Amino acid sequence: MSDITAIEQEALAAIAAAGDLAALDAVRVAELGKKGRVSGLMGALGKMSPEERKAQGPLLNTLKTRVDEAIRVRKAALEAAELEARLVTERVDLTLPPAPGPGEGALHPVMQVFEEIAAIFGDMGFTVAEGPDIEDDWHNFTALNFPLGHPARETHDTFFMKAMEGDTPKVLRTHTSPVQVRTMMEEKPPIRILVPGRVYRNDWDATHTPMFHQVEGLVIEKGIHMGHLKGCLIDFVKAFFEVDTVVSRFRPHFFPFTEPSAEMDVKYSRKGDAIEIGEGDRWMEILGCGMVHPNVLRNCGIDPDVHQGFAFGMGVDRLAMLKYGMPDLRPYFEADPQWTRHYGFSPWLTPSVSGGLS
Ligand code: 2U9
Repeated sequence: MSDITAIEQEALAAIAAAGDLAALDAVRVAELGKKGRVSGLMGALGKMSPEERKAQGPLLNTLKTRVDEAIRVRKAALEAAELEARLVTERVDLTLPPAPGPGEGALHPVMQVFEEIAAIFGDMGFTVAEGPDIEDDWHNFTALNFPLGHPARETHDTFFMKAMEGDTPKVLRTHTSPVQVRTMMEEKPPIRILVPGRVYRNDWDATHTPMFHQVEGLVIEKGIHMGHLKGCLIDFVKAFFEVDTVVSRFRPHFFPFTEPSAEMDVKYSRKGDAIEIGEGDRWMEILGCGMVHPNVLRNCGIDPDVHQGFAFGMGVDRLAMLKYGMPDLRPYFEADPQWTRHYGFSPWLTPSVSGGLS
């Protein structure tokens, strides 16, 4: 076996045995470094006769290329293994809550109010249901008894998606009600759900944003009537505003999906800049509600002669403004950390009816 072959075998064995990048670099220096073995042989070419150089030159070049390539391949493998090991030890579990401390993030007031409302209705036996933001015309309008030509179906109120050829265009849901439709189609009564979510309407001014947050609720059981609706919503408002007395009225209204329909107003008073809900000399509208329209029940496969239900809906952004004294809706979506620190909530304190909402 020639010297060159022996050196190649030794070098390749040392490269394969290098357990980490430092060991591999030591092999590289020993073979290809300025004073390395292979470099030494290459340097000796200059002292050889032309014939010897002609014979040895290509062999040494091949040796250098092979050692070089073996180092490159081994380096790539060691780097990949090192990265893999780091990824395993440095894994971040994004589902963990943030660590408490000065850099702790804050829960946006809208999310806090979602949690508070869910805690109150959760206590009354409601479970949370969710559904897609992009809906079809049937779930968003038709099933809910919106007649063709209803103003809400117009493009100036609703964001329509570009339709696939031959299809009716999808919409960004204008309310969370399609989730109740989907639930009624899939589940049998009794149903008691709370539906929080983002909704979209083509509105943009000081009190409206094109995306806003709603919570709706639906109860379907035998023998449900307006009395259940009123008791449930009065209890909700007391718990939400954390007051013992709420003077309320249910003012007749119209929604295509409920009959009869009402808006719930509560009395309030002004104390300087602050608003106190419950008693006072003024009325404030808080939410909309009604008995589920028989057409809606039928559209969703429920016999209105057997089961009845009530439903309600409320705008969460406005409720958060009212409860936490935020005067302006615009900073809600500006992600200003100073605003979030001022109005935000600790992610560690989960609202509960018994332990306190806020
Ligand atoms: C089904 C049947 C009935 C949901 C309801 C309201 C009344 C309501 C508004 C409040 C302020 C929306 O955010 S807002 O603009 N909502 O007044 N929503 S009853 O009724 C339903 C929903 C689904 C199947």
